Amino acid sequence: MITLYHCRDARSFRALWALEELELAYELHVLPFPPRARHEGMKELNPLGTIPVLFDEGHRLTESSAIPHYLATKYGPTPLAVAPDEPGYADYLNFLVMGEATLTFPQTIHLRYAVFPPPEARRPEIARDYAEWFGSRLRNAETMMDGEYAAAGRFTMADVSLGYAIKLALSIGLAEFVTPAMQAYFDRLAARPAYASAMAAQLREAR
Ligand SMILES: N[C@@H](CCC(=O)N[C@@H](CS)C(=O)NCC(=O)O)C(=O)O
Repeated sequence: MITLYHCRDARSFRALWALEELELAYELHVLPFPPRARHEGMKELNPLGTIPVLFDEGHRLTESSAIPHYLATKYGPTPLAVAPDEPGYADYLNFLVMGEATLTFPQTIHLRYAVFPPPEARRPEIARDYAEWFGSRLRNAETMMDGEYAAAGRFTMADVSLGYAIKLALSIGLAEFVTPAMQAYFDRLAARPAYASAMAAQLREAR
């Protein structure tokens, strides 16, 4: 049985959404945030102390953009992954990684200076700088998209990765950086039944 350790609305949502898209059976543990401080045994689950942590047949994955691709390629064939011999393969891989490495990264630095510390330790100037950096990166990403989805002219795991970055922006006060076109793109993704199932699953299991 696939087991996923997740915190509500955190990056591990990518893994949860992917599991739902693939209609795989899984066991979900929703941990309090931050898990490193609030979940005993977290370091044994993942030495990095972060979520997601996904276990599958003795393998452990801890990267939220790798997990959707891993699941799609392992449990496919499915149109949710793009194969190397398809024309959209390069865009697929690029957007899959971009969602986390390029877009979520500045958002989390923003959170680190704007939200997580106690008010007296916050650094609004730095936080704003990272928010704007995220915004310019998202606008640039938009110019690289060709059509309704990130790659291959269809919904894929690259959209799970990219879509989560927009979901996060909308939930942490960075909506001003989401252009109308990217908002419309996100609305398309969020209308998928698997997205709703993932949202419901994390609430069902939350403690
Ligand atoms: N690059 C990793 C980052 C994982 C990560 O930093 N996860 C955050 C949640 S969004 C976390 O667990 N933070 C808690 C901590 O660092 O203590 C990924 O994409 O999964």
